[in-house]
Amino acid sequence: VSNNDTTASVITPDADDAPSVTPSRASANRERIAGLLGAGIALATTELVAGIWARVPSLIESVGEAVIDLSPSAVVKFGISTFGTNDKPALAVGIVVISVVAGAALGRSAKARPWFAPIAMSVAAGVGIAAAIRNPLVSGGWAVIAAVTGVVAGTAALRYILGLGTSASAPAAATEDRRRFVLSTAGGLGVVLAAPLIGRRLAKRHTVEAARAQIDLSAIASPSTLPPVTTVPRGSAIEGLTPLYVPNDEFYRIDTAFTIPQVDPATWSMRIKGMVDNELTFTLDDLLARATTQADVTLSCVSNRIGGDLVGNARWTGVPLQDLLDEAGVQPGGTQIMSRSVDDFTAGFPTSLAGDGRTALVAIGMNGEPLPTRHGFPARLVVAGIYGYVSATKWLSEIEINDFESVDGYWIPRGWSKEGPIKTQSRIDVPREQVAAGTVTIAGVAWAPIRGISAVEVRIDDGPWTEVTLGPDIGEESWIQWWHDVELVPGRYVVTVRATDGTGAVQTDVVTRPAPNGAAGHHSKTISVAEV
Ligand SMILES: Nc1nc2c(c(=O)[nH]1)N[C@H]1C(S)=C(S)[C@@H](COP(=O)(O)O)O[C@H]1N2
Ligand SMILES: [Mo]
Repeated sequence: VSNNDTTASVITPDADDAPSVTPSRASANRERIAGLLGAGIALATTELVAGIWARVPSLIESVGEAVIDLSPSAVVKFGISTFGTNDKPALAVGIVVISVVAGAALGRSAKARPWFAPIAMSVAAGVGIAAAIRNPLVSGGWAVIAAVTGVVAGTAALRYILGLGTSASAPAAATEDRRRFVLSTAGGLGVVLAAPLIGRRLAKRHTVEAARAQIDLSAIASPSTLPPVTTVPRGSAIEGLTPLYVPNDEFYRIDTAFTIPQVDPATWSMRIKGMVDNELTFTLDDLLARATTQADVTLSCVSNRIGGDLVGNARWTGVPLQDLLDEAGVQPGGTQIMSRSVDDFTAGFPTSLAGDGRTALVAIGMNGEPLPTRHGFPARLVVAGIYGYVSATKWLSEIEINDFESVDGYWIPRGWSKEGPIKTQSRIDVPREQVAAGTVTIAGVAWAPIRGISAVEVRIDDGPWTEVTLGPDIGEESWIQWWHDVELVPGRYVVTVRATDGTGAVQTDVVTRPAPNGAAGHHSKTISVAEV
């Protein structure tokens, strides 16, 4: 190993007889490693204590939530579109990387200014606490406990590892010292990697999954008069075609929550307040006793791109919102139904929509099961025909009746339209890309809640629009499956789809981006048909 190999010089005995510059480089590297491990151990400990005690928040999560909250919406959308559903893990990795890099820099200053590292770590901890108490579910005292534990553990680790290098002067002692340094570093690294994993594992005990499993919807839901949950009545189902009802664990998820709120159904209640004659509070048992309405509704995200999959159809069980509002007595001027979640997301839509005949539910069930935690357990709103960002609040905590003109929900000041009717859309699911020549099945879904779909047409290259077969019609609030068989010889083709809604309006081919009120335009797909 050569002496000017700086990385190796940290750990190889050869460094013993190195010129004087190398030991100082080696010690600089030691300081960096000590700082990096100090920061890593600080973070790892906070994760561990957050796992051990349910009330102690994870500071990494808290900072992640605050970053999402404070970022311009364009950055959040970029994050979601770049990292997909991994956007939150990606953000967590980013936070950890920045922290340990900063820690490495801190390590360099630790010998000359021993007070500096603890102060800098405390400042970082303060940021964590500030981020944590933004979350209404977190109490500050517990965040402080996590932060202090982290700073103490991080400072101690930093001091210990740095202290290992100070006394050695004789070569033998230096070798022994190096050995201890390597061992401690490896041990520290082990803690940094293992503690968060253990913490995460332990944190799973705090989920409400067990309480959720106790809830039996089959007892309260009235026997359905709706058609059974099916895919396609067509000999064999078309492979790759989206099911009519998307299974809960495949249903798209969009929200601003860094970690899924764990809401204890035993203590949860929702309040109806604001411009009403009587403010009312409902527990989950109250809702279970009234939840006899089932409806099939397609939910869509306003940021769904043409051909995108931020859309899904499910059978929802719940209580008609209008029933609850009638009991509360909406006052004149109460023109907006604004729902709020336990983590302070808000969404608002005109009061008139809840009573215009469309499905508008306080939903507690999804496809025959209690709402999954990712989809809003114990209760959420489902309102047919409008995008999720103005209506579909998950982890519901209250419904406030207020003035539509003067109060805005979460996404409105971030550049999205005040009203969000879902645009008519259609999507090609199959074929995926490559198919064999002969009879080729083209299939997909089309939706225009609450207008319904009356026809779907496809076109190959610049050919004529051809009407296709529609799947089972489960109502105007849901999407519909469609399929079409066509004979194709080898080659490349562009397939395009368009839908006609229940009013006879044909889906526009004018392309608009998702912002501010939903994407429009036709979905096209290039398929390559190969020799058999
Ligand atoms: N509490 C909460 N509810 C929320 C959101 C959110 O960020 N927080 N996002 C909304 C948006 S933008 C959409 S598209 C739907 C998505 O619902 P899903 O995740 O069940 O598919 O939830 C809505 N409800
Ligand atoms: Mo959305």
